[in-house]
Amino acid sequence: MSCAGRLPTPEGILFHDHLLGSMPDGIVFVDSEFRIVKWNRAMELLTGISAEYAEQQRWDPAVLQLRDERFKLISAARCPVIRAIRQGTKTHQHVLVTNSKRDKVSLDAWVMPVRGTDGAIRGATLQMQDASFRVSLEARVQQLNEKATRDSLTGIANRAEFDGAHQRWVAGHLQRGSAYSLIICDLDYFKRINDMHGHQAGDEALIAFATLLRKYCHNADLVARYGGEEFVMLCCDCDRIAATGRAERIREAWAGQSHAMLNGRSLTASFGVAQLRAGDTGETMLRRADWALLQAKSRGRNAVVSSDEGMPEPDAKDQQHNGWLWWWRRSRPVPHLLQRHVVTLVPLRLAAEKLRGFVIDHAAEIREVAEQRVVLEIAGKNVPRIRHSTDRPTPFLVELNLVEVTDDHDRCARGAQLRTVVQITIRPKRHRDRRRDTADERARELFLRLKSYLMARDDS
Ligand code: GH3
Ligand code: MG
Ligand code: MG
Repeated sequence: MSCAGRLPTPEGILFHDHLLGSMPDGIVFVDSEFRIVKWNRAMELLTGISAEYAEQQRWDPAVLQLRDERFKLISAARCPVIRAIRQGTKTHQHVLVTNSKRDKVSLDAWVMPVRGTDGAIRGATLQMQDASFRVSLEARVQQLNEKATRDSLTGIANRAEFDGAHQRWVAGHLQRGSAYSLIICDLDYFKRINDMHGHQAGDEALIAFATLLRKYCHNADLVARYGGEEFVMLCCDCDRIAATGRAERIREAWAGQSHAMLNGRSLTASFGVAQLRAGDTGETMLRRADWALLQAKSRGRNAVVSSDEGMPEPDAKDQQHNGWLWWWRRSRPVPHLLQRHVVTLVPLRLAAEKLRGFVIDHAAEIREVAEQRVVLEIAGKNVPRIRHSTDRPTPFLVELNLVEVTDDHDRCARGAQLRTVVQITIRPKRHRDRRRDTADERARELFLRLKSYLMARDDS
């Protein structure tokens, strides 16, 4: 005898009711006439609708105010219970209902058609499971993911996301043999903006720049905040010419944008562009773009430079020994901040004596000394500081080339006056400090001091 044919015993009904009553999931039975024949306790708790009321109703998604994930009411035509009874479809879907406290409850709903032994549909079961925990867990994972990959100020990708994408894309484009370019951008004189208009205005300017970059970012590309006021754009399947053109359009648009938080003034940015080459790594490509950016800065800013414009090529030995550092080494010394000729009306021996006073008073370290050449290193704390500057003090290298001279007519005269012409070159010790806002001013101040110790005047 088959189980299906057996009439339920009072004991069977008791077990059945006990199970349905104690289940944590909401259970609804709907017959083929769409009458609700069972509405268990958990269903009452989930929806706030009593079994007494529900079991007198015909099934209608409106009874439950059943909504989809976008909180749109589910119509009878889209209702999984009605479809199960009419078409025999099984469904698992995420739905939302509003409970008696008017809170939105997130539920996983399983709907199964129920067939008799003859195969005819006799109704459907609906099983509802509270999904709030899973949904909040998913939202949390999503939030954590956003935190790990997004820059919190501008909402664009952060440095970590950029690093990962860049490494992958370098490998991918090299493999496919397709063009790939990188644009690095740095806002000009940004420190002054903070100093003049406040950090909040500075933040708003960073957000505005990120928004502009997004506008110029194609679908497959990535725009990221590299750090501080530096941004990068990764341009897939894009060569140097196209990337340079894009950077030029961004430069122009940015320079033409006026900012309310800066009392209507506009800002500029400098750009470096590099295209992927055979044998590149993410790092070598980035270094080339950074080199181009430095060129853009040294050409007066508000400019776009492509790394193929005159960047020195590594020779085999350099590459072998220094890896990607080759051009840092080759491009040494760091470009100077100031180079001037002065003349002091004393012979070389006395000029050297005067220089000694400067060395002692500024605790300078003598890095190199040759017959007519001296290189001094001066620690940042011993270089004059500009008021209100928040920069960490930049150490400087001061190079002096001294030449003793007499004028021809002096030479003929008795007691001809010997003079010393001194070429003074001041550069920051480190390459990156070249871009510091106050470096120029402090180098000038240092020069004036040196000139006064040497009792020199500008050599015309
Ligand atoms: P340059 O034209 O040579 O690039 O000059 P700069 O002043 O832009 O360059 P520098 O590197 O000296 O200064 C960058 C400044 O950017 C220093 C820092 O105060 C500012 N900055 C970095 N991150 C933020 C930020 O999140 N918010 C704001 N408001 N300022 C920032
Ligand atoms: Mg910068
Ligand atoms: Mg800057």
